[in-house]
Amino acid sequence: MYAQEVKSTGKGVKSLEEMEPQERAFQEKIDADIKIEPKEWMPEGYRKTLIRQISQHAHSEIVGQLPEGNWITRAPTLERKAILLAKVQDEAGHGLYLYCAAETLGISRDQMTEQLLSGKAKYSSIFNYPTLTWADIGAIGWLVDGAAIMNQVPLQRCSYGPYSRAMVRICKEESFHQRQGYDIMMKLVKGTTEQKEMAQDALNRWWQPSLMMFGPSDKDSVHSAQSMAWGIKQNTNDELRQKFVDQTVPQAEYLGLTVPDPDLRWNEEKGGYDFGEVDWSEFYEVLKGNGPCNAERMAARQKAWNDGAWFREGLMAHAKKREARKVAAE
Ligand code: BYC
Repeated sequence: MYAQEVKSTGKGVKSLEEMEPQERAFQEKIDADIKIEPKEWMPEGYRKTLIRQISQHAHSEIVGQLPEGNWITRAPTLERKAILLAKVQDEAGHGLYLYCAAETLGISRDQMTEQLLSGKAKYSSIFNYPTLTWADIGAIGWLVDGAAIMNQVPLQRCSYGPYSRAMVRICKEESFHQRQGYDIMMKLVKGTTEQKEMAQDALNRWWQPSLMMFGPSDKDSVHSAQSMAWGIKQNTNDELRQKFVDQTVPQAEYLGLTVPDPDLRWNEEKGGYDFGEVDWSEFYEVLKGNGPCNAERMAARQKAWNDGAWFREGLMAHAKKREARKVAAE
């Protein structure tokens, strides 16, 4: 049983024997790969973990529109602009499905927004870096969406039904996003010397932050053991980071670009790349709000919330009027 296996890692995961009957029945369902649906009983910790992860995922999609949105008006061609617009709209859609999935667990959209704006809820560290050149749009699609796919494909098998179903559609769209990013990089490396340098510079700046997207190393991950026992996560952070490096290094080679890591080398024995230690002090600084763009991102979301007040009030007034008309007609 998974729960027992994880317990041996010493991260405080209960074994089946230690569980009360209701919790044991729940865990057995998860171990048998049966999805958990919104109205069913679930341990409070499972519900809270899902709300935390799904809402933070939704916030990441919404905040993730900002660095790319920065280039919509400056895309080099009409075609590139149309593609980028479609991608950024997809991110908004992802945020909306995910907020809906989280709402099935008993939290409202307003509560989630409040948690984001007060700084209680996180969003992915990656979106606190600036997009300085057009090549950054290529690097985001290639690396950031590439990392997102690596992390999200296993989430399609998440034990919670609404999250796993939302992930199916999201993953299809992420594949398009990754392809468009790689296509931009291909174009740049075949261009002028300056364009190739721009592509290399973008890879240099986005490589480490992309590795950080997978979360802290396994020894420092707080939630992985319990989330894996509950079938929320299927893999540890380090496993996914390794897969990402193994998949991406040959893609960089094909582009003729150099991955900015002097310790990167193929390890025949393990059948994967060894790579340098991630700069965890930078990761934790970004999480604390001290990344290059944290303040800018939060200010943009706060402004959007304030600017939307008249619209939310209008919708509420309309809903109240409709309700009153319905009651009067009964
Ligand atoms: N950034 O115990 P751990 C996208 C936090 S959107 C910030 O390993 P867990 C896209 C973690 O939340 C991509 N915080 O946690 C959109 C926890 O703090 P709390 C977003 C991070 O949850 C637009 C603490 O560190 N993807 O692709 O087991 C354009 C300890 O970590 C980060 C998702 O959200 C981070 N990078 O594992 C383009 C996927 N990493 O919550 C692209 C869903 C860790 O206790 N989420 N933390 O305060 C997950 O798979 C997991 O939540 C994580 C972390 C792997 C991220």
